[in-house]
Amino acid sequence: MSTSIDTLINTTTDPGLKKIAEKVRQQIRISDEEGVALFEKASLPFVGALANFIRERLHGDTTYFNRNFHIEPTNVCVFSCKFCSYSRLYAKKEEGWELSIDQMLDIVKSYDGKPITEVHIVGGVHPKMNMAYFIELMQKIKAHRPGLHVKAFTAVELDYMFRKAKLTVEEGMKQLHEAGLDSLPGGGAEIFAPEIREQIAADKVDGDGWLQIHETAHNLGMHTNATMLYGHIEKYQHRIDHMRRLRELQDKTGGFNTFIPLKFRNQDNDMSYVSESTITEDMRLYAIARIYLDNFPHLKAYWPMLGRENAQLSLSFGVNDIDGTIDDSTKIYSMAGSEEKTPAMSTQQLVTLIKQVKRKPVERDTLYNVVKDYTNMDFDETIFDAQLN
Ligand code: V47
Ligand code: SF4
Repeated sequence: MSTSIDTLINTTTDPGLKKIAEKVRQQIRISDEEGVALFEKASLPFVGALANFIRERLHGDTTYFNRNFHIEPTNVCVFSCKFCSYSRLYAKKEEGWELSIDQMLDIVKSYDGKPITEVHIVGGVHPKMNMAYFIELMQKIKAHRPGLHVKAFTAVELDYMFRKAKLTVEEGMKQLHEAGLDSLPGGGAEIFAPEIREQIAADKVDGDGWLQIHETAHNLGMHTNATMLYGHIEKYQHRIDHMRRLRELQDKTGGFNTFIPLKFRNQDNDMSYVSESTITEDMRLYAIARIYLDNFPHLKAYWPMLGRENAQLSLSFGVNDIDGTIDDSTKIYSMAGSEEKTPAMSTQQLVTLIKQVKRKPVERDTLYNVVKDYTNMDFDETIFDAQLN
């Protein structure tokens, strides 16, 4: 491993890039200017080699996945993000769905007896689904299955809920946490820089508000994820600005688990005129995120969005986690034109996907505790395990 980074340093002629490679070898943080320079000047093999060096230093070949399912309470939303193909405006009342608490509980019950460790609950911002509604949902899920980790609500949903209930972020977060909310997913971050955010997501919580909600969760001992919606109208400096704000908060709290870049998809939304990023650009983004975010333990590729083969490729560009089995509908992506129309993969399929690119599949829980190492499990055993689920 060190030989290949030494070779990279010795053969790089650009002094700025050589200095970045030297910093990576010595575990020294790169600056914002260096982050932008990587986007502007570095080749795909260069950033890939550095990102893979970091990935293998942190995790070796281990590639995590988890067994989870999604619940989307509603696609009705009071906001109007231009990139969103999913929401149905409250005022128009068209094509929207709203699940009752009992319907959501029935979804949870349909996984009884299955070795699922997490439920991921995210949806639109429905004006009638308030704090009381979601507190009741949390309590009922925990009463039914106390061991199930509840990862729920983007900072956008939380900001709306807390403001409507006239609660401070701290009060609101405490109430939900006590009711059973274990951690927060990373959605709603989009791009923090106001000059871009105002053009694509003008009416929801701003970047500072998103960060304050995650900081409050961290201070209560909860872990959270962070996303970045990329590949639309943002420039390289906006990506680095976004990651700098995350890196600074992580220095302060250490509460982020994983960074999840989300590739903008352009089907059926108000930004369909914007073309999508290429796979090369996607891999460069993953690699640069791995290099820049030196204090984030994990980098996740969300396979339903990227597709299975590209998710495999990303494992050579810094990614060490490919999310979960997701055996329920995740409509926010399929409606925006993602690679996977009905995202579901069995444990066996995920294990095979990871083994095909010579990495080690390890099932984790939400907090990255190892549930099961599939590395030395032969194929038949894997099939047997999948049949059990
Ligand atoms: O915030 C919406 C994105 C996010 C589009 O924490 C789009 O484990 C691309 O945050 N093209 C919600 N992306 C989903 C999310 C998430 C997903 C997977 C795992 C985790 C986690 C969190 O979906 C939104 C927005 O950034 N999104 N529309 C679109 N057209
Ligand atoms: Fe609503 Fe989320 Fe879609 Fe924005 S991205 S319109 S907040 S569902």
